[in-house]
Amino acid sequence: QGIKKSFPVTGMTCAACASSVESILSHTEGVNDAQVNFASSSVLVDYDEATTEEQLQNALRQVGYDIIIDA
Ligand code: 9UX
Repeated sequence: QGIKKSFPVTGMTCAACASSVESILSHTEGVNDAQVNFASSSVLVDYDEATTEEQLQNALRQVGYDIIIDA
């Protein structure tokens, strides 16, 4: 089944950052697809139930980006 959810992204300052964020998330375990909308600074992620939002966040934090996880 999987989860499809959109997160606000911080740290993207140019369009190439969008490609980086997509690449990083796509290579994160359990992620099936990641599509960034640079204009709205958000990313739509399709990922397995076993993968946590924190895992997605940690992958991005390692390279200077972040996603906002609602509490
Ligand atoms: Mo653009 Mo993003 O030069 O890390 S790729 S700022």
